[in-house]
Amino acid sequence: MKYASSCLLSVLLIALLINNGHAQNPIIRNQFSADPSARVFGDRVFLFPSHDILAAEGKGRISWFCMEDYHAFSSANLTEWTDHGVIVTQNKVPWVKPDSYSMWAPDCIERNGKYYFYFPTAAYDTVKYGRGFTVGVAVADKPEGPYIPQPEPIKGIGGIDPNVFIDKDGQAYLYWSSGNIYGAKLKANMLELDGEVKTMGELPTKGLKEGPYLFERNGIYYMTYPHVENKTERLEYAIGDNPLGPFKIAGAIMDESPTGCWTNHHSIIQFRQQWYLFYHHNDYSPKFDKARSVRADSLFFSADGTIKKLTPTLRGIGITNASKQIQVDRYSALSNIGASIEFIDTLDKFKGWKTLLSEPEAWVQYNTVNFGKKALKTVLVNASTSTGGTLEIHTGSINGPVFATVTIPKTNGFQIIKAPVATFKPGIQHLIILLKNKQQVAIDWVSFQ
Ligand code: FUB
Repeated sequence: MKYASSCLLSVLLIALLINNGHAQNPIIRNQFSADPSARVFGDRVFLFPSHDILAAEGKGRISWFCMEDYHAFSSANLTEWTDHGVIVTQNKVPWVKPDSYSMWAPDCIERNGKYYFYFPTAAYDTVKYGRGFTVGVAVADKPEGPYIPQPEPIKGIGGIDPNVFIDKDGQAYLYWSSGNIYGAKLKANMLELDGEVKTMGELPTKGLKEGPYLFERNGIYYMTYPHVENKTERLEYAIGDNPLGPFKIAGAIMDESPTGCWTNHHSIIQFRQQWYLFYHHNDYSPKFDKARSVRADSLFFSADGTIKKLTPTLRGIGITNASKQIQVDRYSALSNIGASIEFIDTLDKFKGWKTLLSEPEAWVQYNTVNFGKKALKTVLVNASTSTGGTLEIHTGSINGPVFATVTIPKTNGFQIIKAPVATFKPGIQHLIILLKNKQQVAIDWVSFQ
């Protein structure tokens, strides 16, 4: 009995740790997440974000950032993300003020088989460690931990948003921000600064800069950072020939959020020949921008090495398997009329979104679905409608073949409706769902068997 219940507990725990999310944006769907630092370790992408929670009486500062711990996540296919649970928490680090709720933007890197996790936060002893933020390190043998925090923060840093980089010659660098962006060499132990701290004075002098993220591509060093050029942060970059600059301002990577999320914070990686930008937006919390969620989109470079400006998408990255629940509300394109997206439950936004189709020929398009090679026979639509409705499912384009026609009767809330596949097309296809008549149908997800 004891064994059976412990087995059940393990199964439940594993189920909990598998973040039910897919690679549509936001990619982390079981909690708020921000300031994503993505890293390729082995054949997986690991993600080390901040973990926003909501402040309450006696817990953080109301209406401000509130963060008590960090989770690590990973994915082998950029589609399914595993939540490895808490890796560092404020009351288990000896020098951290245990009720500061200030575990801000972290970073992580591997060196000689050890993983070094850098995090900025407030110390309890302001005389010894200074007021405001400083940066600590926790070390692990595996990227998902367990991480052992060092007993003291790194000496010589007052600031936030640590970013770590190891150059091709093995020299490691640490960057951080405190109004300006600063950088210094790290000693081989990865735990101490080595030599003088350089101020990146060549970056914009007006408007807040923070969240430095340095990477190298084809001999160009890219210093990237959020900067308030106008009202809120936009992602910008500067380029140079050396990890500590000097850098030349090169342009914007992503414009300010059109919906006013004040912060943005990012990282850039190459995984299996494709470059990706990880960043954040307040998708699950449209009215409060201190509760953010990690997103990812593909990033492209021009032949001269400049970064092509990226327009954020909901579709995100990765190939979605047709047999999974495809959340078409994370669309690639929507018809101009009769199509909109709403939360399924405004009281529990983590339940996600639904697509509302309400005019004849209204449609939603979701790109890059892998239908595989073997003929799929059935389409499942999780839909809700008080009028009933007929949906046509196309692949390729809106004028592409009708994959299936789904007649949905009036439903009592969301119901899964099945219909046969008419014309199966194998391989990776765009998926389009079109409403045929003047009815109103809400779609949660579609899936194929
Ligand atoms: O997440 C808290 C702070 O907001 C980060 O440290 C900044 O980069 C900004 O994203």
